[in-house]
Amino acid sequence: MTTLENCLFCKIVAGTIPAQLVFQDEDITAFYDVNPQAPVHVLIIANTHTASHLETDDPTIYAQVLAGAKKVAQQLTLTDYRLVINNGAGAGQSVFHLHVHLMAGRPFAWPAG
Ligand code: DGP
Repeated sequence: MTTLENCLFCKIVAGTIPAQLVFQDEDITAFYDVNPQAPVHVLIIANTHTASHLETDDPTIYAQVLAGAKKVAQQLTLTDYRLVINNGAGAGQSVFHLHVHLMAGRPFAWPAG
């Protein structure tokens, strides 16, 4: 597992910064977002550090976070939810450890705006 000492989400994986976990296994960690944008807002990350969607070439990471999002939905018995990946500061990425947002519990407009 690759970790970065100054990465907030690597610290959550390591347990040195507290988070409300939904689940964790050897590959991924899922935890509630501290600034929720929906009644249910969970972040799913690979335990291995990778900065962003664009900077990742490992298809295993993609599979892990998307399968992890499905696991969260099933664990929380959600059937309607939105998955979001922000890539780059201009698109709203503020933490540079690739993560999938899973949001649910309210209507979502499309186009998102
Ligand atoms: P993004 O903007 O796409 O990089 O999403 C980062 C999310 O991370 C944002 O919605 C807020 C959340 N976040 C930031 N710091 C913490 C933290 O210390 N704990 C938790 N649980 N979430 C955090």
